[in-house]
Amino acid sequence: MKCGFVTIIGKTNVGKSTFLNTFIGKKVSITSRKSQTTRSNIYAVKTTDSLQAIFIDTPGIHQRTEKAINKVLRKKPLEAINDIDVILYMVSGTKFDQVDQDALNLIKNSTAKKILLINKIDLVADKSVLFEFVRNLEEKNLFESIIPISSEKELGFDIVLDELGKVLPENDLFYPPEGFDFQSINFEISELIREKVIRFLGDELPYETAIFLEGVSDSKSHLDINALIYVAKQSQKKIVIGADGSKIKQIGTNARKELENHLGRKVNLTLWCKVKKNWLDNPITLESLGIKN
Ligand SMILES: Nc1nc2c(ncn2[C@@H]2O[C@H](COP(=O)(O)OP(=O)(O)OP(=O)(O)O)[C@@H](O)[C@H]2O)c(=O)[nH]1
Ligand SMILES: [Mg+2]
Repeated sequence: MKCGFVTIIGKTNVGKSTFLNTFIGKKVSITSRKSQTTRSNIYAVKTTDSLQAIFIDTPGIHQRTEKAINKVLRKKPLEAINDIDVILYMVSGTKFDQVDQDALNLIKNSTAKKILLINKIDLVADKSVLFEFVRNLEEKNLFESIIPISSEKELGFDIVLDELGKVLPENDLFYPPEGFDFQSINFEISELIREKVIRFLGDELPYETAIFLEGVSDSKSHLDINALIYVAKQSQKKIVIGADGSKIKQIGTNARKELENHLGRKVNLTLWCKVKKNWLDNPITLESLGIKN
């Protein structure tokens, strides 16, 4: 068997979490079209007849540096390349800029095998541009292979699997073939709620929200979940609640449906919004939210 650890790294919004979910066939990492969706290193395992890959999805690389949360999130991909067998570096379409180049400089000296995934090729109309892009990146002499994929349309996945089979080391299985739940149920619950908050809010606000799970209690017929949506300012609370509570109701209904689907049982979800001033810059609040080094 081939078995080892595979870290997915790339700029925010390139589709790392979407790739992980579709590649392993299970939703383990929340996704959205907004930037900085993933805030923790998320583990998930895929086992086939010939290999086992333990994936680590990481927060996207970005240029924000001003707040404590940014400093914590910037370290996550770097934590996830220690003692790793393979790095999947992901870009979106034929976009490659200085942030990508800086990231490649950081991973260059890692002993891990590096594979470049060009995601969202369903959006690249002119395939000759893609061809040229691959040729330019080949000149960097950094990657074992460069694979165009579409995480949404599941294109190129067989090639990714083949290449992982080539570069992963020979090992016995680390985890049972039927799978392994790395993240706690409470973490999954707060992430699924956060996904709905991000998806149903406008563009800048999602980055300034967090979910604090106040309580999860089991009554025979259903699960009672109480959660707080933290925002950083009073004006943001108004937006989250919406006219006559319509926005928070929409978020709650969608989150409850997804939670019921995910947990396979009835859920009673109570959501409140609370202003937690400057939480993005407060190390103690960040730690209480599980966002820590
Ligand atoms: N068209 C298209 N869209 C995609 C593809 N893969 C991902 N997306 C979209 O890209 C957006 C970002 O996806 P995510 O998976 O959340 O991106 P990410 O890289 O994990 O982002 P961060 O967690 O912020 O670093 C979502 O709206 C996805 O639906 C793809 O192959 N094709
Ligand atoms: Mg992500």
